[in-house]
Amino acid sequence: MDSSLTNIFPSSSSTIASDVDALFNFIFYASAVFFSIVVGLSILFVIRYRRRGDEPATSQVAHNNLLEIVWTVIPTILVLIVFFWGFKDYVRLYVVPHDALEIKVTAQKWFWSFDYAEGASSVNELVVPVGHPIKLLMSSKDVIHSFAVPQFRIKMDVLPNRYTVAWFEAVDTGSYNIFCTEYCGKGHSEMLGTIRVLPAEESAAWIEANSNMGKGLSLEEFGAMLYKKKACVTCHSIDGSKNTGPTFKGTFGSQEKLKDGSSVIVDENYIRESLLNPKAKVVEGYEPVMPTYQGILKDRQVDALIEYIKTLK
Ligand code: HEC
Ligand SMILES: [Cu+2]
Repeated sequence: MDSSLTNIFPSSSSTIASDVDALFNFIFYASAVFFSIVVGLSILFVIRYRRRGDEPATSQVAHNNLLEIVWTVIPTILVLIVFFWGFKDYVRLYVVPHDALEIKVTAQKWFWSFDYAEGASSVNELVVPVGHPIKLLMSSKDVIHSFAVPQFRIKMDVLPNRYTVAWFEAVDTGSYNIFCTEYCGKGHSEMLGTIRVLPAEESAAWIEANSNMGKGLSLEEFGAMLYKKKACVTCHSIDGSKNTGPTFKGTFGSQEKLKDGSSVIVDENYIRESLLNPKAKVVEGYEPVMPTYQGILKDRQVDALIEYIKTLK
């Protein structure tokens, strides 16, 4: 599908993308043609049949059966074409192929987490094999989000207390952007992710490497990796600068003032609580927007993050 109009779109990188574009193009060009005819004739008639000088006005025409049939039948046919074509594509978009690989997607303010059948998990980065249908089983931990991948032409709302499903099959390896397209609060515009489409063996290797919980790494190295992979980096700096959340630099062992006026020493238990139940103690000067990592971080990962934060003096 390479008509001139599709050049203004992101690349068509899934099996259904070109079908979606074809229907869009049909509607767009049909509208353009009929718009030109209707507006063109209106302008022509206004000029041609305008009242000149003292001529009597042209007579009123109240009925013309042929004209009325034509302007009823042609639009009806067009609407039916768009309906059946659209319905066919709709069914393809929403019926997931049997052999699809299932991945659980969890949205929360303001990042995406992905859980693979093999026990691997990742945040803001979805790794899938090329040329294989992928089923996304999605839910939200807080408000309504929406999972959109323009290059795959898919978009589906992600709701709390209810599962929604989307699927795609990527036709090319590469990186594709994930956007949240439902306004979900202050960090909405940063709720970005990437789908990395790899050859089948490479994606299998990535999933295996990700399910081994940092085997071969020290706790501190594993923690440094999680700091980036689990999206802490979007809200916490390690260089002392203030972001959505407090910096991790020099935080361990320091005394932190809380919103309720009390204060607390930052130790292992406090960090653990901050991760699993962040609203229990809110640091003064910050909004309570830290997401809970309950169910996302396993014990060894919590240990690793604590070790890592300790090293940031
Ligand atoms: C969406 C932004 C956001 C993300 C993502 C986030 N945090 Fe936070 N975090 C905050 C905010 C805001 C606070 C301060 C308010 C509070 O205490 O709840 C905070 C507080 C904390 C505290 C207490 C800090 C202190 O100085 O007392 C720790 C520890 C912490 N976060 C660790 C983490 C870790 C580790 C991750 C990644 C696994 C993470 N956070 C991800 C926003 C975030
Ligand atoms: Cu969102």
